Amino acid sequence: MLASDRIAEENAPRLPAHRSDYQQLGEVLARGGADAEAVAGALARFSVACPSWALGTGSTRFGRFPRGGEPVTTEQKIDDIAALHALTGANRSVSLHVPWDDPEDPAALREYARERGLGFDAMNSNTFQDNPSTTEGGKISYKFGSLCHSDASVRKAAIEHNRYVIRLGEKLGSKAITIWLADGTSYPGQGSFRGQFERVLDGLCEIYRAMPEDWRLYTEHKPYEPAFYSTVNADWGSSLLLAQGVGERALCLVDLGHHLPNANIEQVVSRLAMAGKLGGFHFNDSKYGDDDLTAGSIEPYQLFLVFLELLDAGGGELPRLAYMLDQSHNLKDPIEDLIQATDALMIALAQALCVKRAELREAQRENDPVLAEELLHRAFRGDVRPLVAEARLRNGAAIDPIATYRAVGYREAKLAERGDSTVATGL
Ligand code: RM4
Ligand code: MN
Ligand code: MN
Repeated sequence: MLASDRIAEENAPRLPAHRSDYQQLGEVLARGGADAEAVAGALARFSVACPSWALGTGSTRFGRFPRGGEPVTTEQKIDDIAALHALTGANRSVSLHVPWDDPEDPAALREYARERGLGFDAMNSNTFQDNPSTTEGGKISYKFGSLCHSDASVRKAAIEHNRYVIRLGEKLGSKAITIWLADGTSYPGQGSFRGQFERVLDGLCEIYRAMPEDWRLYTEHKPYEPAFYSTVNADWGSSLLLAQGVGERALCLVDLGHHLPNANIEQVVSRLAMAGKLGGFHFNDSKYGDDDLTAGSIEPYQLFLVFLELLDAGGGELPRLAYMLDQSHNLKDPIEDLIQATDALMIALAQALCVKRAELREAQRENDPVLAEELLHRAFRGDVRPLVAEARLRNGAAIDPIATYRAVGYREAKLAERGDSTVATGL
């Protein structure tokens, strides 16, 4: 584990500069009517879950280049998330993907995580790959879909897998299941849009009935991949229809990479929130498709606008949704990528919190697009990093998490401990 005194030791020489930057920024913000203390407080409460498949090197269709020292057991993954959280102070929970992680003793795993200050967020089921334990040694296959399948025995296996994931999640203290389906078709005529949708809706209803009363079910849409002609839950409209058809505790989950090019994602967020059906987020960034790049690395302005809509949905506060990072780390050390992403989310949230929302409303009423945009730019173009560092400091985390991660030699230690040829489960 990354000791807190080791982090404090790294923070010590950075403290004087940080204090002065934070104070100066506080004065600048105060002149504009914003309260640095309030923003830092809100940032210190922010948390985004880390999925258990994020600690290994991701692959592309063309290859995978593991760097060694990757976690193999679920406990080792939790160790890495604990190290991440120690540095950022903002990754308080783990999201398991079953069967990539399928603990034999969930009660012991829950305790293991608790001892490291972590809880379990939404569970993720996987019916986009064949799973030997529910697909009876290859007799049942998800090649042509899972809940949408024309064969009832395949649908039954997929429902059973989701029930299994819910039962596992109950033992871990999770309160939700996220269902992303690869279901769809790759060729026109291959399946019926309507028939597939109705079967998915029926399947989700059955899974919903298997959930405890305090659980939520999230439907995650995605336009294409691996289905290349049609995907059953392709867009926010389909996701909304599914969530509305399933029940009150079925909500939509927005993955930032799951939209067709140029989609106005912040407007999607607003619409779903307006319908009372916004349930969660998967953060990442993309240039072309579901690239799963570091959050905020390509479209930071979009990320800021998304957070602004979230604050709108929460009446000025961040609504309590299932926030999770969903990235693929092909080139970077996964932990460094996760640190950068968490930092980017906190920066975007800080900027959004600095927007004078009452003045923005007034500019909108007055039909003054220039002033409205100026109000956004004033917040977006300011350097809010001292606020984020202050939030980390208040959580006992690192002023500069990347530099601290490198200085403590975490990866080197894991390479020595786990070896240079370990490969984590995932894609
Ligand atoms: C999908 C989607 C899901 C994730 C899988 C691995 O594209 O984003 O959320 O669980 O990838
Ligand atoms: Mn996702
Ligand atoms: Mn994705």
